[in-house]
Amino acid sequence: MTKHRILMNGRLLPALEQQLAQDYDLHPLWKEADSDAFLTQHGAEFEGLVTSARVGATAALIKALPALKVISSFGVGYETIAIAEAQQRHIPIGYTPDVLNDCVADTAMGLLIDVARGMSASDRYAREKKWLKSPYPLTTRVSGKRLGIVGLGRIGQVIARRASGFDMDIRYHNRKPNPALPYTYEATLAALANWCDFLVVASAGGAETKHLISRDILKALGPRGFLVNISRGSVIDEVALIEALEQNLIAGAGLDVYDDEPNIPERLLALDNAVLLPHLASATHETRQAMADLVMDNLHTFFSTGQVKVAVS
Ligand code: 8YV
Repeated sequence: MTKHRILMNGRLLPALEQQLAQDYDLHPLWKEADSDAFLTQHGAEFEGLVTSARVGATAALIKALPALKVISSFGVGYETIAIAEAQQRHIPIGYTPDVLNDCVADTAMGLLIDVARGMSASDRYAREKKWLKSPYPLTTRVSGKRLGIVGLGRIGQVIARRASGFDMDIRYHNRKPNPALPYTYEATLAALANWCDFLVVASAGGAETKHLISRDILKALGPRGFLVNISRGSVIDEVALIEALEQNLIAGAGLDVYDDEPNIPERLLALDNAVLLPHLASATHETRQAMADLVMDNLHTFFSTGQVKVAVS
């Protein structure tokens, strides 16, 4: 039986690339010096496109693949994929939600505790032998505090469960309240920011949420408030955040995501009241393998049933 021809946009986990190459006639687009010329000549050969949340797929790429039947993406975010272009052609988009909820929520809690208790900052302090001169300054308690979650979706709900174990009082803001959840809904983001000690951003990225966390929201969070972001850099006005951190308008920030990854602004790197992770929330062996398995599963299921297992709707 001839194998389905699949185009790979951007690099994936080595084990996933290997498995894709075993099961499909896989072509890595990133190996092409002139991808436009390649697509003009060979675009019509591909039935499948495999990509990631990071790299996505532009409308131009999807247009260049006239025989495309399915997209399978590694990641829960899909703001980098030209959804409208695919949906207009009834091309299902497989993606990998849920399997990463636990690790992303763990990272959110890690950032929250780190920034409040000064773990990374005090680690630097200890290594620089400053403890020999004086004890590390007092930090901020986490347990029992108020947690505001922006975007109480799949990941947000797991963060809320984790935070319950820290006896935190939890409220949230979404586009609309979810009556099935046992947490208090704040109708405005400003009210949530004003109420909470910790504001955790767990909403989706994309145009709809761009700069949701504005200068005014940071002001509402206030000089004793901490911000944590495990969603997308675009949700926060990064310039306003840097100014707020520099001027101590908020107490601190724990970030896993940025506007222009992998570039982190120098001004942010210079700040001791920010904990900066290199977008690693889902990056454990276990979770990345589960995401890779779902990428494969989505493709296999499509080629045997005509539908992906988990589709962007
Ligand atoms: C991935 C992510 O690391 O799933 C997502 O949307 O942001 C991360 O889990 C990464 O973006 C995969 O490309």
